[in-house]
Amino acid sequence: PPINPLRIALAAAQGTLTPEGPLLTRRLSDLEGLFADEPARKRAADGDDPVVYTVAASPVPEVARELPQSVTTILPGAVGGEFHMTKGHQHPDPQGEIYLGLAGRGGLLLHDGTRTEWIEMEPGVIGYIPPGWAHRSVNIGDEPYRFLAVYPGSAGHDYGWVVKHGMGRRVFRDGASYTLAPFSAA
Ligand code: M6P
Ligand code: ZN
Repeated sequence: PPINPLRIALAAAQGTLTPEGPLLTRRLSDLEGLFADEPARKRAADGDDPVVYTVAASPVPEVARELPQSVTTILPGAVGGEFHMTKGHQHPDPQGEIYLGLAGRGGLLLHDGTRTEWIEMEPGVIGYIPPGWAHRSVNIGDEPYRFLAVYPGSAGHDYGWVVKHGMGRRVFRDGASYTLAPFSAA
């Protein structure tokens, strides 16, 4: 059965949802094989293993017909010049999703197996992810990049698709800016 109506407070400057659901923390040790420079990632993971991003979920469950939300915070940094990013995933059940920029500067990389799109994100910008497009978020700034995600509870997360097909591009630091490079295997 559906859950009851909820009032959820979003603290954009802290990245918290109250009441809160599960909190997920992903470190460099969780991101094996995703950056072009895998030896650099492994060295850092074997060292102080920095946090790359956190995901604070609302209490709305990931089940059919519900509409869960989460706040992702990607800390600034790079691995071999490649900016910190999420693992990226495809929805096994193709359904749309929206992201709303809350803090910092980032980008939304989308890939459907053939085409690649890049949407620059900042506070107040909505990035729309159509059904069938895998998506990954990247922090292109020097402060935390944070966004709200809202997605159908039955969409699911397929991480293997991204490992198999890649994301079309990689995002590297380029002076004070960034450059989109062709995708290369790790
Ligand atoms: C957003 C949403 C979540 C996702 C999270 C981290 O908050 O898209 O569904 O889990 O980003 O991204 P990933 O699962 O690719 O690590
Ligand atoms: Zn998604």
